[in-house]
Amino acid sequence: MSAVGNVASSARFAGIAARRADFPALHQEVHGKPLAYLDSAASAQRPQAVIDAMVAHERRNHANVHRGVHQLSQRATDAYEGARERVSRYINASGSDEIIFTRGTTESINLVAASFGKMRLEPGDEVLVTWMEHHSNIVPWQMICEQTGARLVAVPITHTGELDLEAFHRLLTDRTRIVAVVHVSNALGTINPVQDIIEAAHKVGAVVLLDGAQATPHMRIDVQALDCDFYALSGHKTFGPTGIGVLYGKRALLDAMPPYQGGGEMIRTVTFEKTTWNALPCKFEAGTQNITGAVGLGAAIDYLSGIDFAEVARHEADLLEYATERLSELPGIRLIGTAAAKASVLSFTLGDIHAHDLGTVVDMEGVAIRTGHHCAMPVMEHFGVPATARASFALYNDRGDVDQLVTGLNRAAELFL
Ligand code: 7TS
Repeated sequence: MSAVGNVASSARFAGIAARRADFPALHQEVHGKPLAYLDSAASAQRPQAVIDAMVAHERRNHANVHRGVHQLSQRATDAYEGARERVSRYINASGSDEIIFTRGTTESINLVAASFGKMRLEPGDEVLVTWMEHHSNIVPWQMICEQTGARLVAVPITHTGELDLEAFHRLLTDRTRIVAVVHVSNALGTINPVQDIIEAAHKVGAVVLLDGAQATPHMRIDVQALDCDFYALSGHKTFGPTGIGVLYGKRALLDAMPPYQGGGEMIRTVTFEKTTWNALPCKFEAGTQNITGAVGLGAAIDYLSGIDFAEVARHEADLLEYATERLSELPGIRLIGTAAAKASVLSFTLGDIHAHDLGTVVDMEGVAIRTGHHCAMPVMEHFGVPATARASFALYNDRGDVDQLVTGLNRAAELFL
């Protein structure tokens, strides 16, 4: 890239770079070097506004929700239900009763597999997933297929880490009941053509669950425009806290589904002879929920609502391009996942250096990356590697973080190659 190009792009992204100031964890040293946090795909950092909202709730408003007539319980209920409203508006659900709070994407998918899967699947039916799924979107389906006699079918991926669409259309048949697909791959960064997938699946009468864990930090989601049947997301990848996530489901489907867990709040009446279920969304929220987590997620949604995602997309595309260019200069580099439509995730191997060694050496340079199979073992199998190193960029990263990564990788090459 030319010097002029560099100047122009840094000026264009100055607004986003200023966002770094909102994230206190980014402003520290690790091993005597400024922290370059490139592991947001595992868990994103939280803006001060999220931390403040959670602390304020804990200090003054904590009580159980939906139960008490007292002031604190009412405040807690308002905060919890307010967070649900925010999520609902943010992803454009048709109402907040379509928003179920869960522990995260994993629990959201388990809920759909255990409840909808159990209700819908019979021997001979098929559940279609892909080779680029996180284990969280494979194992729950495998478990329910074993229980119901249905079959799990996986759509292959190409050498660039894109979905083999021709194979998808071939494997999608009138036996397919559920299509469960990752919106953005955590191991490859691939952004899947989910709109086309949903349209095709609906034509054969299948429902579609999108695993949105890696999509929500990078793009604004509109579940009605997508027309997906279920959408799963995690608070902690979306600049909110851990232990809270969301399952969006179309009301008609959620209404028809049996409860996932039994216990408090999910019932209307209980006798030893028969229990009746509460209305949505409570039917799926047994037991005391992660109230402070929901408050934090609500604050994260407020934070994201003030962000121009078109600007974020430009910024992250620039970072990805810059990082791809800089890493490609390193002898022995192999980029894993080179899809045309890609989020800012860069998986790679360097010579025969073990990914964990790479991670350890760059950590000494203050750089946080993820190493391993990224809970996507089929992806590793497809590319014939046991593990990769992965740098993932969020709206608060800049080119300096990439430069620091390259310094760390050069150091690893000196030591190991
Ligand atoms: N689906 C995808 C696509 C993911 O990336 C992850 C987590 C999950 C599901 C599970 O989310 P959870 O919040 O329920 O744990 N991915 C990663 C990762 O890439 N590195 O650490 C966790």
